[in-house]
Amino acid sequence: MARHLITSALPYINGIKHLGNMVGSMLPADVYSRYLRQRGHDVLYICATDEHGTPAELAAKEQGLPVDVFCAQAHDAQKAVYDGFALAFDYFGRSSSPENREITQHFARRLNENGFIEERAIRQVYSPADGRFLPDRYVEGTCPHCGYDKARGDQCENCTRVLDPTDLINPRSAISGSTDLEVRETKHLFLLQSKLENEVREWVAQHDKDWPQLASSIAHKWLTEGLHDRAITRDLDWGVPVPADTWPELAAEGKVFYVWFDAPIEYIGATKEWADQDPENRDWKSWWYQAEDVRYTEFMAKDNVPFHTVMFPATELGIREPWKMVDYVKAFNWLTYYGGKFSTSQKRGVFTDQALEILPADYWRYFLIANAPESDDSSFTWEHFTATVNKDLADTLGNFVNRVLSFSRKRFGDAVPEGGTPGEAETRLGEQIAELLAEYEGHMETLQFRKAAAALRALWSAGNSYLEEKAPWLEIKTDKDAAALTLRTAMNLIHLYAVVSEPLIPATATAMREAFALTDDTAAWVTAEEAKSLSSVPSGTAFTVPPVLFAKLTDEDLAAYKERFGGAEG
Ligand code: B3M
Ligand code: ZN
Repeated sequence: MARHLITSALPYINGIKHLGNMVGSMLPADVYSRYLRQRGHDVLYICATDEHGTPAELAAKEQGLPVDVFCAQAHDAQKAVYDGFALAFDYFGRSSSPENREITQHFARRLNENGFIEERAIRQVYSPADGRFLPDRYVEGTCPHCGYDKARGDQCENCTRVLDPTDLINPRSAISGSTDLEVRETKHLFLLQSKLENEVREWVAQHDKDWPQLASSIAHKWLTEGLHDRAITRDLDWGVPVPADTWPELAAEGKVFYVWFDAPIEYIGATKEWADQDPENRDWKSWWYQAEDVRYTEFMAKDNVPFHTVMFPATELGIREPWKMVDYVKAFNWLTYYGGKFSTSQKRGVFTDQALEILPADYWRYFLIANAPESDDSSFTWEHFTATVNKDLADTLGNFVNRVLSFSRKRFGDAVPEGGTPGEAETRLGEQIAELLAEYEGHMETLQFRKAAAALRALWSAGNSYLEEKAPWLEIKTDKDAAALTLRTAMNLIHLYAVVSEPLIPATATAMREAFALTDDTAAWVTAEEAKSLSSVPSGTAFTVPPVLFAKLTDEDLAAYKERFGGAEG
């Protein structure tokens, strides 16, 4: 069986992320990892904070903290939120780690030995008003390709094209807004991507066939434009230093690698951090080096796709060492807030820490996965969120669980009732459940998260339909055994839901599972046979009624959320 290596785009250290970031990288990666683990696969899910670069320097400055102190605090703050979201990383590292420094420097040396790095004098934007060279993303201006007027010097967010600051029309400093910009000469390392273009093209052609259309179309768009040589160093204090053994002059000048050079390498770096923290000294390298048995899946939002499908592959190809390259790129469109952008500066939208202040993680996890922006952008609105919570979580799942268990306890006591023989309705139900379960599994295997959530919801609905059809509250009046059979079957459904809902709603899944005092409840998944027979929870099993699983959200809640976060634009 293949081992599964899973990474999600590394959240930038600067600031708590909003729900759009969560649904486009970490959350689906977590759902997929959990699913594969439950199915018995060997999974390694790695993520980290992306800590280098100017935004970190500037944010630290703003808070009056040394940048390393700022990053340590910000890392812990992000990690706490991700714990709150129940993201089950195998390791959540830091790109500023010694491990990443070591591997990044190694990669740079290898690229150099192989003739893919060249030192070049370049003219760079200097801002006298800011007293510093302006790194790419701190030069803003109009995109020469699409005319978007807030394009950054590294990339146009609107058309996703990668840019150089000097490409921009009407450039200005993003720090001070100054348009008094000079160009000064300074030496930098260039990665000769043009020499690797054909290899990257071939590699993409061999791999993108089963990628989602979004990922492969962005890769192709980028390849069509051609791979240009890129500066991979910067004049910054904070970053992986250029190794002095190879480039003494640049090292003496204090040059560091560009954040996008070391960030993807941190996927590997964090894996080494994971091993270094572990007393058993796990063999981290087997996941990355000559790892033919590993299937590697990356999760990211669409703006990160060029770096993962073209640029990082170029780096990895140029190293001429057998490091693992990505097999499957799961890319996401944007989650919008009432059709507009989530905006940190304008405080529009919902941030992950605020989300957890309002409601437990499972509410968000389910909603976000059920509405993941896969084939298109999708819009977050409070109306849609509260309606989904009420309908799917509170009514279809939560109410079913409570109704069944409360009613059974009232009529039969604290154990799963005995009596009755499964008949035609139970056979039909079992077949339906097995079919829906297969559908759910199929969507999970192919990483179609919205469809997976829809199949899960259909599983929950099937329980409701069965209960309505059998109406145990009527059966009990004429035929106690019939009511017992219905309730026992429904309780088996609850247990099945507990097992298979875990990837999406882990805390609720645990609460449902713990309702039953099964002696040896180690079931990681449900087979088709078990789904058909619905008998893993035998009569006589003691149970408790869990507290309400999902609170119904009221009109007052809705109004309060809209008030706090800002609702529709117009
Ligand atoms: N830190 C995401 C971003 O800030 C970026 C991802 C790096 S993945 C190696 O857009
Ligand atoms: Zn553009």
